[in-house]
Amino acid sequence: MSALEEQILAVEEEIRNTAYNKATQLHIGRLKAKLAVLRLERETRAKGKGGGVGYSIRKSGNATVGLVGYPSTGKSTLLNRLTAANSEAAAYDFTTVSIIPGMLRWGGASIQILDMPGLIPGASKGRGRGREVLSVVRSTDLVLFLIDPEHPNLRALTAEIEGAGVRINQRPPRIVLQRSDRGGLTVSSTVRLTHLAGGGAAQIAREFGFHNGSIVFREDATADQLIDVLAGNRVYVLAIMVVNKADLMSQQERKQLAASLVPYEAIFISARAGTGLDTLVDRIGTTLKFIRIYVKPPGLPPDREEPVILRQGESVTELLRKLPGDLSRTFKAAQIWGKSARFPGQTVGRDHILSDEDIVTVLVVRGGARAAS
Ligand SMILES: Nc1nc2c(ncn2[C@@H]2O[C@H](COP(=O)(O)OP(=O)(O)OP(=O)(O)O)[C@@H](O)[C@H]2O)c(=O)[nH]1
Ligand SMILES: [Mg+2]
Repeated sequence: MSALEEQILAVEEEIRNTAYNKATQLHIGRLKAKLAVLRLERETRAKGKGGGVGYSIRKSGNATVGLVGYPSTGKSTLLNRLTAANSEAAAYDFTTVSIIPGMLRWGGASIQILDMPGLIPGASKGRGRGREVLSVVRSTDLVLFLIDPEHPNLRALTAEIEGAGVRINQRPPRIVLQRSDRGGLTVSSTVRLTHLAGGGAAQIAREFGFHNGSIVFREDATADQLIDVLAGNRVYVLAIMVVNKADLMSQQERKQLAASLVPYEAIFISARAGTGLDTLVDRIGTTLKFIRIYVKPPGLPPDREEPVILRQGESVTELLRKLPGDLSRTFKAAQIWGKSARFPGQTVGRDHILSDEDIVTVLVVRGGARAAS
């Protein structure tokens, strides 16, 4: 075992053996920071060694969903049920060895679904093709955790995902960092800090070599959240827990398993028998929060037949990307009617965040007003 690996194990053990209370709060925060820095170092070294060839997947559609689970939980069977894809499914582990894409339609949106090789404990440290699979997980918008009722073990699975810097069903912490060359470190906050009071934030920052600059808290963040922001390589994805093979379960067993998965509200399906799939597809569609944008050429009515599909939080910039022509180059302004407009026909720039069912006219430079449709 390398010296680095030994250090990691030692810090992990110290964290496990320290009871969390007001007196140890700061100490644990620092240990967690130390651990995060050591893990980043391990990542860097693994990358330097090459560490296997990554999967290359071409993202397509309005959003990408990854099927994640231990081997033989029914990921490929589910992909084949939901899409026109044909991914081999069989009663032995590691049937799937690459990434198999399929396409699911929901409302006007197209959703790319990726079948993946099964994950095993230790995946985030590189076991199996864990590292490669997890790097694909990082690029998805939503993860479906597929659970086999025989071996649920969800905690270990989500721990692997977390170990790869993926945060599920969380939003990025509202903490702003600014580095500078000198002048020391200032910490300020717009809210009262309960987890990181008494210099805790500065101690954690120092573990990351952050000695000069400012940290501004816009929420009462935890040590874990501050560490995520300092580490800087975290991604935030949505997740849905799915229990497959429900055909093998009694009503009683379903209830028990559902209770053990709280706070997640699991969906029970049978990919093989095809039950529960409508509920699952609707949950996928609503979780991804699509919005419909009607493009209106100047002087003409909006096109309500074929809305452009975007995701909540996206702006005019993303709309331009979805329209034909090189509009991001010729864009001058957009006019908006609908929920995101302060008044009908408001003129906005490309950073304007759109709402569901907005009507948008795109104005371009040269040649006057024109809308792509
Ligand atoms: N009873 C039951 N069996 C299922 C169900 N879904 C899948 N299976 C079976 O479970 C086994 C594994 O299915 P796969 O779809 O290959 O599982 P996978 O998760 O893709 O497996 P890997 O690619 O090896 O990780 C097969 O024998 C399937 O027929 C289900 O809903 N009920
Ligand atoms: Mg498979």
